[in-house]
Amino acid sequence: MADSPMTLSEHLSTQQASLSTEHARNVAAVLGRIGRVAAVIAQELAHAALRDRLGYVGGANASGDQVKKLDVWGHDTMVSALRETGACAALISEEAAEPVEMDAGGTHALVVCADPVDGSSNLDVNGAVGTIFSLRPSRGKTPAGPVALGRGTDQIAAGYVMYGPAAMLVYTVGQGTHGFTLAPESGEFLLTHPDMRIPRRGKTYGINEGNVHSWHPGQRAFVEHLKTPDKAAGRPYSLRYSGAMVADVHRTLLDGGLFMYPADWSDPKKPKAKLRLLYEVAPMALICEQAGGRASTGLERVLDLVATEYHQRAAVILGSTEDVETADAFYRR
Ligand code: FDP
Repeated sequence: MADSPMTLSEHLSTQQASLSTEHARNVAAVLGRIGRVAAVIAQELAHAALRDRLGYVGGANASGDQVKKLDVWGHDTMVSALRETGACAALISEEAAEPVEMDAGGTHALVVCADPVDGSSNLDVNGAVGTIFSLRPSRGKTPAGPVALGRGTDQIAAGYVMYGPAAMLVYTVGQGTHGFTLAPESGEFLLTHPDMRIPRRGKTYGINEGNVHSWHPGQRAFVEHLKTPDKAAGRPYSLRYSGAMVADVHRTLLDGGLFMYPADWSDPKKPKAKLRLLYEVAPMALICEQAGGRASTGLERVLDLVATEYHQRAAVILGSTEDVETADAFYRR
């Protein structure tokens, strides 16, 4: 009989070589708990229409987005679960203007940045949505202060959960990117995609092309290039876009190619990005680089961006290394 696949908690202990340090125990506790929350969110999503959980609550969040009932529920569920770990100093969430502070202090407490339900415009059409998370160091008793900000390279761990036909959790602690599939009968995430490697080059690109008028000229020329037939070079690329970052990044990780959300350059003096750096762009960039891919804004490496505000936004072009390099070259022209 084949060996049964490793569970998320078993895998966490192999990744955290020695769980004897407080830091490693905290990381494993927080990631393990996020896995359990994800199983609960998957259940709730499956029942949302039956429990009158779809639709808006009324009002906007810290980023100005209209808030859905499941956004609020996802945030509250994440807060209580992380509080219980005793390892988390604060949660920076899309749904709260300020960090939600928790009890854990000390040098090894973690700050979690999360978008509990990302891609929420897909909720009411039964499309894929996700959870995105990132663990950052917290130092001292005011953990939610600027120490939780900083560079993308400061991230200790990052990952996402995709709620599709099956729920999948993908994470990294800086030792490769690993994917797990939820076994609904046990509520356990089981290792199905060890050491994911993104192809060096792909055949698809994902972008909201309706925004073409506001793109940087390099971005416009690059997408034009992707659409221009050249059999030997594998073009034209196919367009694939679901409108939920998690689903679009997941496809890109597995099949290669590009996921892009470039900034609005209508005013070149003040380019405006949409996606949030701490709990969308930076974690996905770490996941992508750890799978052998590349993540850039077109002008610089995403993981070198310094977060100075909790809900800061950033442009992103991520995916296959060669494809992202070509995008960067178009921006430099
Ligand atoms: P949503 O607004 O539905 O929450 O987080 C923002 C996000 O979804 C991403 O998941 C997604 O990639 C992007 O916005 C989609 O934006 P557009 O509708 O502008 O394409």
